[in-house]
Formats: sequence, structure tokens, C-alpha cells
Amino acid sequence: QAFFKPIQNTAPPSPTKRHTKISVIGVGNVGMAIAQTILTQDLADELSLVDAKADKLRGEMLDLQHAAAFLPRTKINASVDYSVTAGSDLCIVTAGARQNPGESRLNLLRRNVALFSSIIPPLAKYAPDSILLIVSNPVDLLTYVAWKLSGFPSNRVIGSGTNLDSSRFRFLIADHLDVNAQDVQAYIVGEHGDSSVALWSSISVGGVPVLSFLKNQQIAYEKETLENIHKAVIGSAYEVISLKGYTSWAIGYSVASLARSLLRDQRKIHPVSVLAKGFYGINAGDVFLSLPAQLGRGGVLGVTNIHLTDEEVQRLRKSAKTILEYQSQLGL
Ligand code: 6V0
Repeated sequence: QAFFKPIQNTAPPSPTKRHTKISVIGVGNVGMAIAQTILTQDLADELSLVDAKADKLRGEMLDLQHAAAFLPRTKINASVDYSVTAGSDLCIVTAGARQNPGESRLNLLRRNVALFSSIIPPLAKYAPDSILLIVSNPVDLLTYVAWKLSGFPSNRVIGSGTNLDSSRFRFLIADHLDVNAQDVQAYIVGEHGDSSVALWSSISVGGVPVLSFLKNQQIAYEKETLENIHKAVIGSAYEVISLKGYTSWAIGYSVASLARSLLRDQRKIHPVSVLAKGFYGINAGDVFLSLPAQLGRGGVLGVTNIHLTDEEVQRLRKSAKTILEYQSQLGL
């Protein structure tokens, strides 16, 4: 017995209304922050969660479902079986092994590659038309691994990359200049990590190019201050992890902003990890690293042609080299 008596002869649902489904793989601190931001921002009709730990997974699913009275309606389900991801539009991968004390970065990477070989092929099978958005670290290398294992075209395999680093950068610049971070256009590109590249030459606030403004006002070029801001960005994750054990809220908002741009076809520009071969003179190999990319329903629509100084180009190529050195040891 249905609760509502159905109305007879109503028109069928409009074929243009799409059902949007997002899957989140890994329900740790990061996966759950992403899931809850997706729910509060009403980005999906259906949210599927997958994790290897069945009890934790069911607990997290129930906890989110119990918020239904306060949230836009979203069907939430969870399973250790990847069939729950069937037909997803977007699969966000946050599952990852944690670094053991004294473990090398390469060893951690090898363990995560093994983990990805049990995650990516089932996603590619059940959600063959989805966009893969990789968050697990080292994100640039694992995005490459996901691209290889999925067989997807590169426009549908994206790493969250320096989207978060760039928002930390914008926050620190905004704080320094006492303006709103949303008015600060500033990008960090390259590796999500120690070799990331701050694009100082293209920073603008409210349309005013910052470096030439400082020069015109004959304000001493604050190179040291600027470099300290970039250093603070690089140190941000380490600092938060040393204080609270993990990072979650900012990566949650950062990934939700990517989900919105992709699924709502916003065509916004985000610095994210994309197949960089052929851009800015990066020709050495198939390397994923962050460049300012335009995102829409088709995934990566293009890469913005920002003017980089020679020094910025050199740093970007060095960042590509660093990633490729690790990649060459994976044998993929
Ligand atoms: P966490 O809290 O340990 O969560 C990891 C989750 O993955 C756990 O729930 C595990 O059970 C699950 N998991 C492990 N193996 C599998 C598997 N084979 N299949 C399914 N699930 C599995 O880690 P946390 O959530 O804090 O971080 C997750 C990842 O995100 C790590 O690799 C971080 O380094 C990375 N981050 C990436 C950022 C970025 O900007 N790209 C930012 C923050 C964290």
C-alpha cells in the first residue's frame, strides 16, 4: 500500500532530468568529509560508499542516513562490493594505505598501487562512463596509475592535485592583503607536494595584477614574504596532521567544488592533476600533474594558457621530472 494515492495519467518524468550518482571509495577522514560536503551542497541524487572495512562502512552510512531530515533528499547506500557503484557519474577515490613509521615513499607508493589494482578495475567495470577523481596520495602518481588501470580516456581521469594547495595559497595571500580569498586569483601548479610551483606572475586580486601593482606603487618587492607564503602552503598539510592527526575539512570542500564543476558543467578553471604531456614544454613522458584546467560534464575540457615566466616553466618541468622518476620505478 503506497503512502500516497497515485495521480492517474500524469505525464512521464521529463527525460531531461538526469539522475546524478557519486561514489566515494574509502570512508576514512577524507572520504567522509567529502561525502558530507556533497550531501550538504546537494550535488547528487544518489551517493554510494565503498570501503574494505564492512562495520566502519555501515556505521558511516547509517550516521549519514540519520541526517536525512535536515538534508536535501539523497539516496545513500554502501557496500564492500563494487556493484554498488554501478552507473556512477563520478567516482572519488580516497582509499589509501597509511605510511608506516620509517617506510620510504616508494614503498608506500607500491602498496597503494597494489591497493588501486583492487579498486580501479571494478570501478571501470561497473561505472564505465564515469569520471574518476583521485584524491589518495601521492595523488599525481596514483592518478597516472588509475588512468593506466582503467583504460579510460585521459579527460575522464583527474587528480585533486593542487586544488587544495591553491586554496591554502589564496587564503594566505588574502590574509596578508586583508581581502576576501574568493577575490584572489592565484594558482599553485605541478606536483601536489614539495616540488609544487607557485605562479606569482599571474596573481591578481579583483582583477588587479598583484606584482605589477606592488612595483607601480613602488612598494618594495616582497620576495621573501612571497616565498614564505609558498613555504607555508607546502608545510600546511604537515602542520595540520601534526596537530590533529589528519586533514579533512578543506579537502572535503575542495573536492566538492570539483564535483560541482564536473557534474553541473560549470566550466570553471581548477588547478588539478591532468595528463600534462604536450603542455608548457612537458614532453618527457606520460606524467600527471596539476595545471589550470577547465572542468565540465565531459571531464577535463582544456588547459588554460596562462603566461608563465621562464623560471616558472623551469620549475614546472623540474616538478614533472620528480614525478616521472618515481613513476619509472613502478613498472606499469
Ligand atoms: P584514512 O582515514 O586512513 O582512510 C582510508 C580509508 O581507506 C580507510 O577507511 C580504509 O579502510 C580504506 N581502505 C583501505 N584499503 C582499501 C581498499 N582496498 N578498498 C577500499 N577501502 C580501503 O585516511 P584519510 O581519509 O585521512 O586519507 C585518505 C587519503 O587521502 C590518503 O592517501 C591521504 O594522503 C589522501 N589525502 C589527499 C589529499 C589531497 O589533497 N590529494 C588531502 C588530504 C588527504
